[in-house]
Formats: sequence, structure tokens, C-alpha cells
Amino acid sequence: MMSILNDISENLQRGKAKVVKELVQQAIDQGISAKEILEDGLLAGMSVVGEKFKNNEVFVPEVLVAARAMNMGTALLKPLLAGDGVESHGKVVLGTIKGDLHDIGKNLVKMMMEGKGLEVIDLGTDVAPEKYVEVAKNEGCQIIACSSLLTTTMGMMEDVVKAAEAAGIRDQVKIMVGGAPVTDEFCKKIGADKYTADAASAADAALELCEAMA
Ligand code: B1M
Repeated sequence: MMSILNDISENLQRGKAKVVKELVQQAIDQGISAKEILEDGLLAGMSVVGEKFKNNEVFVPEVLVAARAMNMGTALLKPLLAGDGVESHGKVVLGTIKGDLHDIGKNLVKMMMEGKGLEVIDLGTDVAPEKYVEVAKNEGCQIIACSSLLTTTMGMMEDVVKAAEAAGIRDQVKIMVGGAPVTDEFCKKIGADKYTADAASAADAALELCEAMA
């Protein structure tokens, strides 16, 4: 079993999207769980790419093709991770914060939340603080969820808290934050409500928050 997961990881690192897609399908057919394929195959590969990117061993084009391979793989896992036909337990507006174009983690958060029966409005990347608030207000969302991967953009999440206050909805929404550089301490500092380190915990926390507000 490890060998197919290694193959997924290695082909993802080489940006072989078609091969990754085929291998993920084979792994599913072999009965390997979606969680293992995600964590020990796709994410393992992306973490090697991340290390190399940091050390200037690979550059943006290589990372982009790896990201495309990652997205093709996760698309196949989505129905398995998300379980369909679940009744809605709450509404979340989700996006990557303004100035930031990273969306792989945000997409995982969406998948996991949908898997918990939450309705997710995905605003994509580069989302202005006021936009989250406007959508939360108009759509009656209980949760605003912001992802940030850059130390240069994470500060913008404080503006989401301020925008919610300015719009008079701060007591009606919970603001969740996450992404690689974000910490619990930072979450508290900016006056947000909940930090979680990974997508599955974000989904658990969102469901808990929605249930507590019901
Ligand atoms: Co970028 N990038 N990137 N990049 N990139 C990082 C983030 C970086 C750490 C790489 C490095 O130097 N080691 C670094 C940031 C450094 C810093 O800020 N301190 C970096 C940089 C510098 C940049 C550029 C500035 C590079 C440049 O142009 N010179 C540029 C910025 C563009 C922009 O956004 N304006 C850039 C561009 C890119 C690509 C476009 C090439 C590509 C993104 C493609 C895409 O997303 N569609 C890319 C990638 C892929 C990465 C790395 C390699 C991988 C990120 C990723 O997808 N990881 C990354 C290095 C790394 O993180 N190791 C890096 C997999 C993903 C599943 O993890 O998103 O962390 P992550 O999500 C996790 C958790 O964080 C959490 O759940 C997920 C796990 O379950 N989570 C949440 C995420 N959001 C959450 C929200 C929650 C809760 C949990 O609640 C709401």
C-alpha cells in the first residue's frame, strides 16, 4: 500500500497531474482510505515541494504544476471526504484573504466542512475583508472562515474582525482563522474567535460553533 502512496507523492512532486489522477483512482479502487491517500500521498508530496521551494531548489512554475496535480487528485477524493446529501447544519463564508492566492488548504477546509454537513459559500482567493462581511450579512452565515498562507497578508484578517464590528454583525458571526503562519496567539491578538491548525479540525470546530449558536 505504501508504494502506491509513494508513487502519488513522487509524481505530484514532478507535476505529473495525469499520472497522479490515475494513481489516486487506483488507490481508491484498492480500498485505501481517502484520508490516507490525502495525507500520505498528496500532502506528503506537497510538503516535499514546499521544503524545496523554501530552499530555492524549485521555483514558482514547478510549484504551480505540483499544485495542479494536487488539485486533480483531491477532486477525486472529494465525494469520499465530503459525503453527499447531508442536511445543512450551518452556513459558512470561506475565502483566502486579500493579497493571497494560495487556495489548496482553503479548498481542503471547504471539502471537510461540506463533509460535516455545513453549507459553504466559497469566495475564492484574494478576498477583501468587507466582502466576507457583506456575504455573511446577506446570506445569514454563522461563520466567516479566513485562510492565509503569507506572513505579509495574515494581518489583513484583523480587518475582517473590524469590518464585522463596523457592519454591526460582530455578535452574530464567529470568525475562524487558519493557514500555515497563523497561530492561536495571533487569533486571540486580532480578536478572532477560533484558530485551528488543519482542515479537519476547522470543520469540527465550525460544526461545534454552529451548534452552539443554534
Ligand atoms: Co507559495 N508560499 N508563494 N505558492 N507556497 C508558501 C506559503 C511559502 C511558505 C513557501 C516558502 O517559502 N517556504 C511562502 C510564504 C512565506 C511567508 O509568508 N512566510 C510562499 C511564498 C513566499 C509565495 C510567493 C510570494 C512566491 C513568489 O512569488 N515569490 C507567491 C505569493 C502569491 C500570492 O499569494 N500573492 C507564492 C505563490 C505560490 C504558488 C502560486 C506557486 C502556489 C499556490 C498554488 C495554489 O494554491 N493554487 C504556492 C504553493 C503551492 C506554496 C506551498 C509550496 C504549498 C502551500 C500548500 O498548498 N500546502 C507553500 C509552502 C508550504 O506551505 N510548505 C508556499 C498544502 C496545503 C494543504 O496546506 O495551505 O497550509 P495549507 O493548509 C493547511 C493548513 O494551513 C490548514 O489546513 C490545511 C491542512 O489541512 N488551513 C486552515 C489552511 N487554511 C485554513 C483555514 C482554517 C483552518 C485551517 O480556518 C478558517
